[in-house]
Amino acid sequence: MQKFQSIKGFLFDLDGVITDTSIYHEMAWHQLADQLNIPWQAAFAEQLKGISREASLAVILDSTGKHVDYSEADKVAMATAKNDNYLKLLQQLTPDSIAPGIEALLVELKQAGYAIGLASASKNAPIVLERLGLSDYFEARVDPATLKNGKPAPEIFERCAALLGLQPTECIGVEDAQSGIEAINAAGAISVGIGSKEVLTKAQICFEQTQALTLENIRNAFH
Ligand code: B16
Ligand code: MG
Repeated sequence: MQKFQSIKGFLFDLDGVITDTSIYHEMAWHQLADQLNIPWQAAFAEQLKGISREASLAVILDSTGKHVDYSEADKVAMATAKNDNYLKLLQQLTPDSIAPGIEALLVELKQAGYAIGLASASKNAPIVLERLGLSDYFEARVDPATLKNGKPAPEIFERCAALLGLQPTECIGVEDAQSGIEAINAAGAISVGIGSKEVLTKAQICFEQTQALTLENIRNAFH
């Protein structure tokens, strides 16, 4: 692991790190699965974290084992229906929905002179940041529509570091999803997981809760 002193920037995932919208993603997909008469599986919750809307739909459709050849138009309609469900749920978001400790961390990072970027797979990220009142903290944001490969590929974290003018090895990535941790590791950045160590087995550093995400705790976790 590189030294903490070599770190110049932080690359943040959004859903499940900055705010608990991963719950809303799950609810919106669950609603769609019910509409399609596809049985909901508890394992979907973790599997769908961090992966794109299209990849998420493929996981749900493939779970039936029927391998029906849905037309592109059908798939677009399904993904749109899920997003409509999700956008309705997002109306509940306010600055009170910021995960505990996250705004304090962003303030701390800014004051200490770290670069801050957003590496979210979500095309709804601008709406979410706006509703939370956090847009101004992020000096760079990756547009997920421009990526060839989603998480677990390293591209989103490589791009985010580049937008900040940094090498991935000079950055810490913060993620709640297994796919995201793999992407950070593959990019060569330091991976900080938020969630259970049993789930985020590949995270180099892991905190159960966002409250623990302080600069001091992160520094102390380096070895
Ligand atoms: P959207 P993150 C990801 O955001 C979510 O974890 C994942 O569940 C979702 O499918 C993906 O964004 C795409 O979201 O449908 O809003 O474009 O965790 O990378 O911030
Ligand atoms: Mg996430």
